[in-house]
Amino acid sequence: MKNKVRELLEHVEKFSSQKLEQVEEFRIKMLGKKGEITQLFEQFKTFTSEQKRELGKDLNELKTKTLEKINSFKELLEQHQGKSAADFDLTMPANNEPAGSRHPISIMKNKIVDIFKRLGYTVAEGPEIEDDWHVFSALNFPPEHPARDMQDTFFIEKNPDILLRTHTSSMQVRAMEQNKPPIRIICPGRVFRNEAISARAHCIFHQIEGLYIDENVSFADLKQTLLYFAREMFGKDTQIRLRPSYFPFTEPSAEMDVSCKICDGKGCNVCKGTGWLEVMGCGMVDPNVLENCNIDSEKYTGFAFGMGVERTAMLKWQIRDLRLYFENDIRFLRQFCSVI
Ligand code: 2U9
Repeated sequence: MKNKVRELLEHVEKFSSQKLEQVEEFRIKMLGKKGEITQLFEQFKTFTSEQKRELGKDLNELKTKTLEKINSFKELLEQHQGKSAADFDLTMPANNEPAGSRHPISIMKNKIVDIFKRLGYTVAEGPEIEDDWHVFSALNFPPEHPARDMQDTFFIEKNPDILLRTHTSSMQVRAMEQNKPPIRIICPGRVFRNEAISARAHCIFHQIEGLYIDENVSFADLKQTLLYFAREMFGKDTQIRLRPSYFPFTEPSAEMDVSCKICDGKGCNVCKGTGWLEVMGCGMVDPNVLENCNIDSEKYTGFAFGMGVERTAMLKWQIRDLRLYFENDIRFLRQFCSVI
C-alpha cells in the first residue's frame, strides 16, 4: 500500500486542468464511491493496529492534498467561468516569483550615462555594422597605418569595406558629420573585436565614449570633466592621474587612473600594489579628425574619452571574471537586484 500511496501522491501533484468537468472527473476517480483513495481507506480498515500506525499519516495526507488540489482548481475555474482570454491581464506578474533586475552591464551603462547627462551631454546611438570610413579612415587611421593593427576586426568577407564596429567612435564621426559645434555627446553601445574569450577579454563588449567640441575647449576642461566623473562614480575622495598614451584619433592622448578605493592608494592586490586603477583613455581630438568631419580645426577644438562598461563595473563591484556577465548564472545576477 505504501507504494500505491506514493504513486497516487505524485499523480495528484502533477494534476492540472483548465476545465471544471475534468476536475470533477478527477474527484470521482480519486474520492468517488469506488475511487482509488476511497478503496485504500476500505483496505485500511482491515489492517492491524501496527500497520495502521505506519500508514495512517500518509493516507490522510494523500486525501488532504487531493482535496486541496481539487478545491483550488474548482475555485479558480469557477471564478474564470465564462471569461475569455481578453478578460485577463496577461502582463500581470506571476505570483510568488522574485522580482527580476537589470543586468549589471545595463546598470553600469545607465550610471555612466546619467553622470554625463548631468554635465549636459546627450546620448547618441548608431549602427553596429559600419564602414571603413566611420571606423578607421575618418579617425586618422591611414590605410597602412600600424594603428589599424591595434584592433582585430571582424570584416565581412564579401565586402571588406563593411565591418563590425570596434569602437563607438564611428557614431561620433556620424554626429560630427551631421551637426555643427557645439557638440556634446555620449555614445554607449556594443562593439566587436576578434579576441579569444577569457577572464579579461571578450569578442563582444560595451563601450561608452564621449565627445565635446566647441570653441576654446581645452585639456583643462577634459581633466575637470573626468575628475567629476571619477568622483561621481567611485566616491567624492577619489583622486585621478593622467598618464601619456597614444591613439590615432587624439593628440595629446592619455590614460586616466583613479586611486584605489580598497587600499586608499596604499597598494593592494586589487590595484596590484600600485594604488591606481586604469579606468579610461582620453585626449584632445586630432585636428585631422575634425577636418575629416568638415569641422574647422582652426576655429574649434574638442576632447574625447572612452571606457569599457564591463571593465568599469569590474572596478566598481570587484567582479573578477568577464565571462560572468555572459553566463546568465542567477547567483551572480541576483547580487545586483538592489544596486540600481
Ligand atoms: C572621435 C574622436 C576621438 C574616443 C577615445 C579612447 C580614448 C579610449 C578605449 C577605452 C577602453 C576603448 O573600450 S576600450 O578598449 N578608448 O581609450 N577613446 S579617446 O576618441 C574619439 C572618439 C571619437 C570623433
